Amino acid sequence: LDVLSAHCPVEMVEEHRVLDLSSAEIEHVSQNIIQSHLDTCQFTSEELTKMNWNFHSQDDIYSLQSKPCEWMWQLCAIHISNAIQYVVEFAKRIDGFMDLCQNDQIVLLKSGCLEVLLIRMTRAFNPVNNTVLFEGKFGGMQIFRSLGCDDLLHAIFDLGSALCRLDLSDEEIALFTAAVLISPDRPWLAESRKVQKLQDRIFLALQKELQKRHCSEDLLAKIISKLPLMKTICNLHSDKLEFFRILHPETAQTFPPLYKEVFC
Ligand code: MHQ
Repeated sequence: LDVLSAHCPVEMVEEHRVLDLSSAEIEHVSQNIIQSHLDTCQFTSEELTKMNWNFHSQDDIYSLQSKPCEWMWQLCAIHISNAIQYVVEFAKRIDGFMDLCQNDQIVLLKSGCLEVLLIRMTRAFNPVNNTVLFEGKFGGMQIFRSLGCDDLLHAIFDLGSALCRLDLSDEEIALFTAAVLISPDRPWLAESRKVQKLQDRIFLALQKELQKRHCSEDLLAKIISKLPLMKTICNLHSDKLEFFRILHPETAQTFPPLYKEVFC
């Protein structure tokens, strides 16, 4: 992930081909994206189910809550930055992504990686007791108290439980995150038509995957209905970060480079 620098001319000649993909082609798109997800999702479903029994103790919770705000921000920035690296790797493995110009690769990753993380969070979220995986153990919203971002955390946890209620499979999460990442409506894209074509293929693959279930149309609508809350969370995160940087510029300086590049 490099700084926004590459310049690339907009495609002058565009072929107007209808989406006439064969089932075999859609199947290929699905397989590529599902495999890319499984290879880059950081924790397998089995690992996550095992860890589900491992909670932060009351002492862990007190200890996290008594840390200075700057310390907790730094820790979260490190974890988020680490998780973003996996999202970058996911994107790179999606057929067609590396054929986009460098500008567009960067635009898509910068604008979409937090949304992808939020969807990926469903896998590491326990809706029974509203806990999320953090530092190898599950903990509730209160472990993040020292961040001083209660409204942001509330929104994140609300989204977590709402997405968990949809009970998405790894296959569905793979295709959904790919479709969110490869969005033609992101500002500053040079070749949005090319991105549009990629996304169309992914949506066809997602629809086909959802057809394996009952009431698939309904589910697609439900998935899409979570996008506005995700946007709200991204904006809240930006606001909180901006405020934090004013209060603690020295700490913000030492955030991981990838976190700074994506959000600062
Ligand atoms: C990924 C693994 C993963 C890694 C990091 C920055 C701020 C003010 C608040 C996890 C956010 C606090 C994140 C670390 C908190 C909600 C963040 C901090 C799936 C997502 C997951 C579990 C992240 C979820 C959100 C966490 C806990 O594969």
